[in-house]
Formats: sequence, C-alpha cells, structure tokens
Amino acid sequence: MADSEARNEEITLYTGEYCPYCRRVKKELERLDLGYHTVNADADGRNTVIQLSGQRAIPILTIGDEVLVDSNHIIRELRKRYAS
Ligand SMILES: N[C@@H](CCC(=O)N[C@@H](CS)C(=O)NCC(=O)O)C(=O)O
Repeated sequence: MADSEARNEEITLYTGEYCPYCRRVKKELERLDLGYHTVNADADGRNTVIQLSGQRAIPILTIGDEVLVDSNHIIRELRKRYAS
C-alpha cells in the first residue's frame, strides 16, 4: 500500500492537458507509486485552483487538507515524504 493511503491522505493533482509542469508532477507521483486523483483545471477547475491556492497557475497538489503550489516545490515535498 502506498504511504499516502496508509496515512489516509487523499492526493489530488489539479492539472492541464498541455501543461509540462503538470506532467513532471504526474511522472513523479507515478514513479513513487502513489495513488492520486486528477482534476482538469483547463476550464472550470481553474476556479477551484484559485480558491484553494490564491493563485491561478497549475499544477497544484492537495494532500489531505494541505495545498502545495509550484511543480519544483511539489516534487521536492513528494520525495521528502514518500521516497523510501
Ligand atoms: N513555476 C510554476 C509554473 C507553472 C505554470 O506556468 N503553469 C502554467 C501552465 S503550464 C499556468 O498555469 N499558467 C497560468 C495560466 O495558465 O493562467 C511551476 O513550476 O509549477
């Protein structure tokens, strides 16, 4: 079982189809074998991104109630928390 599930923390990636930064985060989630949901933020989902993070750039990642912004920061945090 992935660590995120063991800790009962749901991971959600707010992403866009043509977003290279989002692809980097997806790749890292998959490399770490973490289960996650995705929300398409190309359209309506962008309002949620703004509400959650106070800015409009994607990707953002939520882990439980926590909101992470910026692909480099997100990847660093994922490695810190979940890399074995
Ligand atoms: N430094 C940010 C850059 C993210 C970024 O520029 N994302 C683009 C999409 S690839 C974006 O959301 N731009 C603002 C917009 O589309 O309104 C990161 O690494 O996550």
